[in-house]
Amino acid sequence: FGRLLGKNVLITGASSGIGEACAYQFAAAGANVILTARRGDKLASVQSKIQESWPKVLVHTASLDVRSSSAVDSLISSIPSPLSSIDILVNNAGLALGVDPVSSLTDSAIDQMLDTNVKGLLYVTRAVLRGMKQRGSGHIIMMGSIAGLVGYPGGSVYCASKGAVRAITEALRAETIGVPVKVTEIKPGMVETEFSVVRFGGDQERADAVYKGIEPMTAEDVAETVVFAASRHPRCVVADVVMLANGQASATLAHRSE
Ligand code: NDP
Ligand code: 8X3
Repeated sequence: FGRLLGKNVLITGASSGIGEACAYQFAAAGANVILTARRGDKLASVQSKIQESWPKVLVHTASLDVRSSSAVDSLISSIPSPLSSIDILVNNAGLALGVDPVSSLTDSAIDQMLDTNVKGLLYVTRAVLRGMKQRGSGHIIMMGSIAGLVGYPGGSVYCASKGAVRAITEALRAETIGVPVKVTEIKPGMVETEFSVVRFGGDQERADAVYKGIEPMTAEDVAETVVFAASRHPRCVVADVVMLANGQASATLAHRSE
């Protein structure tokens, strides 16, 4: 992955799961990383691990809630040189909350999913694009989901948010062909991270049940694909990738052993 050496990569949601795994794999490939999420203590431990294993890599961490457009703008404008020119953005921060049917959705669940997964992703993309346009290059990688391809019971808002990520990806790619900025969407299926624990409000038993009888993908599996997409030749764009657990056919169909 020599192409990633010395590149500056901004990852949202780098405090756990797929974002954290991306941080290690980009660092291993010699890229500098700017790591953001709300939990600063978790980011500090990711930073220490990177500094221990890849001491030459530059790491900048910043607590950031992507739901605040002003916080996003000030973070992007305060990244210290030489990390301030972002070559690759991994728009990964996101979450699902509950599996409530539409009739019992709470305002706060609707707002938090849409504000994080859709509006937050737009705020970060907009802020980073300014520099990419000035420099005439860049790569934006969106963490979509197979949930964006088809709605399932209890997934209305989450599926809508990932459907929006798909639409934003397509529009952005069409808008930035002249820069040119590369735009990639990765749509994973079942990945075991903190995702289900967060979805079920900390209920570990319900979270574990999601992965019962099937081997889910790991965060590292998805990070490998992110790094693969990010490290292609400048003439080539990995535009769209669907990743499934082996034994899974869609968000609602998986083969499970007894
Ligand atoms: P995790 O829960 O492990 O990670 C989610 C990350 O998002 C955390 O780092 C969290 O950090 C961050 N985050 C959540 N809300 C905010 C916010 N308001 N501002 C900033 N950061 C935020 O789950 P995953 O790694 O699985 O999820 C990463 C992405 O992958 C999400 O977009 C998810 O929708 C997507 N995805 C996940 C799949 C799965 O099965 N796991 C499948 C398909 C897609 P913090 O809490 O510190 O803010
Ligand atoms: C997460 C995958 O199938 O739980 O994006 O919606 S699913």
